[in-house]
Amino acid sequence: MKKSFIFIQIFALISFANAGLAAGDASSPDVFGLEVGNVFTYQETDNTGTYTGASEVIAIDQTTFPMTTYIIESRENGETFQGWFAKTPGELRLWGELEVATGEFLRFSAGLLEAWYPMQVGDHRYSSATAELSSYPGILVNISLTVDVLAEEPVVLSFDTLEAFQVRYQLRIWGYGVEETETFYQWVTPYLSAVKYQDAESQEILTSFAIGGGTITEETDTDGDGLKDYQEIIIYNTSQLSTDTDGDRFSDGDEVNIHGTDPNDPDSHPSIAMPWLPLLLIDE
Ligand SMILES: [Ca+2]
Ligand SMILES: [Ca+2]
Ligand SMILES: [Ca+2]
Repeated sequence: MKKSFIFIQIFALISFANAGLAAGDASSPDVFGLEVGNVFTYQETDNTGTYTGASEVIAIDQTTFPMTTYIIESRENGETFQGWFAKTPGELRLWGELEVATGEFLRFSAGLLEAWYPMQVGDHRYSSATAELSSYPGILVNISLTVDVLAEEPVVLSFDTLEAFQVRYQLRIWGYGVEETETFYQWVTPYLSAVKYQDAESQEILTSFAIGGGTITEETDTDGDGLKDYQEIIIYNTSQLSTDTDGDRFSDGDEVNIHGTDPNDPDSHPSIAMPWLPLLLIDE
């Protein structure tokens, strides 16, 4: 069994599979709001150079497994991998099958926990399954994923700097003469999910995205108030569909970018200059 080969392919998919998790209903951010058409592109750097890759939610699959799964395809360096992901309340699991090479599948007996929300520093999760490689039918190995949330810190992306949770993944495959453990890291932010990935050999940084079925990108400002949709959703908790979320007559963009007042608090706004007021007070 080409165990190291399997590892490499699993990493290639897992690395940004989570980035496919994006909110469909932007008014209530849901990190598990998978939608067909969500695309995340990233830049990968390793000791051989810099490459671009992409992960895309390509289909909803309701027939392969006894549950609804979302097929996420990752394209990197001319290769394509697919994985099936299932949502259960509060969490998301890599489920059932993982295409580790063209026509070669790793089949899990259960889903491996990939992500959950809300996430907090100090969280620790473990999941395991048995797995069979399609070219070696009947031979089962054990596979487990241990996940720890280590810290929360800013991550510099190509289009912004976002607060993200640093998450450590320890993937172990053992049995049938195999015993291997690999460690890698992701930086996860709600709504966009994995914005950075790092292992011993490479690093990937999110460079662009199209979510909500492709309607929201890193550039869109639907309500035209000067704040990007993703900034309103992730950073400011304001509505990307209303120019003045708190109704105090100052736009969200003006409150944040110019005045530094709270766009969610109608009592927080710039003081209004009223040069005519003294005229009213003059008692003729
Ligand atoms: Ca806006
Ligand atoms: Ca306002
Ligand atoms: Ca306000």
